[in-house]
Amino acid sequence: MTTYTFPEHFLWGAAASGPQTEGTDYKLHRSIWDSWHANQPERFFQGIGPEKVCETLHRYKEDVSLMKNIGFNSFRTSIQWSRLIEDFETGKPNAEAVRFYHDYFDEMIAHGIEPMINLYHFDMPETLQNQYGGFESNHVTDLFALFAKTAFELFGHKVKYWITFNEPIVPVEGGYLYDFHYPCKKDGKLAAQVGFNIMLAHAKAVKCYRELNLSGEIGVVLNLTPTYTRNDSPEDQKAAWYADLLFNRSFLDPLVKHQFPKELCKLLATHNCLPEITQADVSLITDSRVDFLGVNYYVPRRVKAREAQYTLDYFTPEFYFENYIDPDGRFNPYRDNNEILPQAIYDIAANIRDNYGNIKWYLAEIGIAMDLDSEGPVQPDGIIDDSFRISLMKEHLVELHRAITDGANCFGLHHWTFIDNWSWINSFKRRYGFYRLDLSTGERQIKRNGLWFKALAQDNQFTYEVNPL
Ligand code: IFM
Repeated sequence: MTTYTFPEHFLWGAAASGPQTEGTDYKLHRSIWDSWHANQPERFFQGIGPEKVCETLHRYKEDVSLMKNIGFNSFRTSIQWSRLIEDFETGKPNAEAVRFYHDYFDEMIAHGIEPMINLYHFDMPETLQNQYGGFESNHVTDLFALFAKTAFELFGHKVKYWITFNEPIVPVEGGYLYDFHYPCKKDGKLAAQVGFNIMLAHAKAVKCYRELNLSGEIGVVLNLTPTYTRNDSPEDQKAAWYADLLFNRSFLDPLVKHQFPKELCKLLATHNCLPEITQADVSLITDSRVDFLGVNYYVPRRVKAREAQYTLDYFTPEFYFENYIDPDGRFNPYRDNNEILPQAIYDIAANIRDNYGNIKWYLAEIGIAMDLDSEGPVQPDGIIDDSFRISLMKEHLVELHRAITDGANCFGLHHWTFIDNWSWINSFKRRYGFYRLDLSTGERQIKRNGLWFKALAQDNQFTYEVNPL
């Protein structure tokens, strides 16, 4: 058995978000998720929307004690723009929402749990989407900065870790390329515009934060997916290079390396997809500095050179590659046969170390999806047996530990997620939590993985036998 010990003061906890947990009570405004679900419930698994979900708004005290019970020293959630702000054009907050977020964060702090607070988790206010096209519009980047300023002024003395955006590429993919987020458009040029404007909104929020001279740190959470190929042929290597450029470097280079990849600009120009920009806005983005990076990782990306002709009438990254399934891969039988590749954690860490100045980062989401049936019922000892997750988490942690030993500047790990939460159009199709949410009673029930995590967090280490045979 080998013992894997993590650096001192390592952050252990989980991540979630406002729209996926709070419920919609007392919101003055709707987000695009609230309105999209109201208008098209059939787009959501079993028609379930974001209204009730974990009811964090009412149960946050109970939930913070559940966090404490399984050893968290930190927790990420997000402030909902559509809850906190009463007047989007001025940034004036809503008093009731201010009270809720103060109480929620105070409760965490009182329990020794560091709140890590994100400002945007896919949840554009409905009015801003309808009136301006959300992040299609430059004006909305200013409104986002007003929202951020309000949040910093209200909570900046107690929240020490701020995050501007979670997975900023996902609203671009979902809303403008692949039809899984509102406004469900398919338009490569608009996608590039929204991507650029999100980075601009990020930079404006970071600028505000710096101007307020607060004592905490600010960062961004990116979903980084290393790309692997079918074989070593130059064609496949080139396909992987394109996938990496479009999905990873598109955000990572401007936000961490302070430069837009020239090849990306050239490529977008070829497809007539270059966004409308000003040099001043480009500089605002490339001049801005994050204190830390969050990285979300679930599955690797596998590609091969295109064999079939590209048939879509608008640009997507797949113009340059085809997705590929490794016949020798390992797959999660409970999640659409998603590939399992713990080594990707090491590869991400090495890339950040070698190509991105070894910026301080934490693993901001890692999780293993299972459906309710595969997790099974509550066992006679009162625990849900999701041991499948424990062995996989150990394998991923071995890779993270190896990366840290080899110099990765990683300061924590957050599991996705704390209590099973609502997940966009998938609703509750897949479960990820340390606690099960009983949708009919709201009861939270511990899973074995949660108890295993408690020991890991408390001991700051775990033991594992690699290849026991
Ligand atoms: O639920 C999502 C989350 O909002 C962002 N990262 C992936 C999770 C699981 O799909």
